Amino acid sequence: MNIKKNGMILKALSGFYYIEEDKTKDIFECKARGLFRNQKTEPMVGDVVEFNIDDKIIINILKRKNVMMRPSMSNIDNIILLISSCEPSPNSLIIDTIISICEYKNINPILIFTKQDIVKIDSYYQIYKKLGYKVININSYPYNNDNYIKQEVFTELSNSLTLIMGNSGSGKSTFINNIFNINIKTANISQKLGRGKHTTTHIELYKFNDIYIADSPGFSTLDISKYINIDLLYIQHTFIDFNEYIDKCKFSNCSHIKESNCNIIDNVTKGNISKIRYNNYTNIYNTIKENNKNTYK
Ligand SMILES: Nc1nc2c(ncn2[C@@H]2O[C@H](COP(=O)(O)OP(=O)(O)OP(=O)(O)O)[C@@H](O)[C@H]2O)c(=O)[nH]1
Ligand SMILES: [Mg+2]
Ligand SMILES: [Zn+2]
Repeated sequence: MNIKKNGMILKALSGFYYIEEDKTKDIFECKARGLFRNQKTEPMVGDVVEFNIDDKIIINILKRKNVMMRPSMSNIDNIILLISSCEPSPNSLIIDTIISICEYKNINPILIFTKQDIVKIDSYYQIYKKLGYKVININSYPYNNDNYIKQEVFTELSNSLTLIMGNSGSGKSTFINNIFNINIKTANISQKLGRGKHTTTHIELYKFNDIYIADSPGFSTLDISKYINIDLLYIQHTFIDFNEYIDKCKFSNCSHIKESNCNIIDNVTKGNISKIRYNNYTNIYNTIKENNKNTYK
């Protein structure tokens, strides 16, 4: 007899999937049915799946709310982006790329600024706070049992699934360890940082009461363009600060790059839209345009 159960994939490693069964919360180690390969899909962390508990095979993947390819994960409610003030230094293109992806995939972005104890940088905090995004500063290190931050994070993440992203060395594993009292391997202080050193090598979901949180390998700043895959004409709508100006451009199909009488460009000049944000918009726009060219060539 084959009993079917439902559960969520917490970890995927070397062809094995570790599934938390919905009711008992027991963990089952399963393999995927060959069929998925024919369908050009495979199970990923975050998937809710049906599996047979006797032969330990995943037989069905339930409809996904959203999918990220880098890192490979589905059904994401929040992305926490960690931005360190040094080693590696902050980069606003990374912030805007991840926020665009979140807006596109219906994910709540949360920005956490780490290493503020070493170098204090406030400018990015202010830009994104003004836009209405959730922003948190980590001001002391080691984390001094900061209950205020813990409370904020717990409230924000309650009953949801969160992916942690950020440059290698930005402090993702450190953040999870300190906030959730877990013990994930982090880079040694003496190791050289900021060069794409990956201490975390695979994606894994951790559970803390009703919070699921995934640590993931970091990326290097140079790699960020590979993360974005959004329709060219849709990118403008992922910049929420463009919203109130967007329908007053002369051309209804304005890309806000170099058209005349562009109301977005006018409002960048007037200081109503941040120049940094606008430059990142054009950067992302041109990157996707370039990627599309290469795809259709
Ligand atoms: N001073 C200070 N050091 C920090 C802070 N956060 C992290 N670190 C240190 O930065 C180094 C890198 O931290 P990790 O948590 O391993 O970084 P990561 O983002 O998980 O890196 P990858 O797994 O390689 O992607 C470690 O030596 C941490 O102790 C902070 O807020 N302040
Ligand atoms: Mg790590
Ligand atoms: Zn325009």
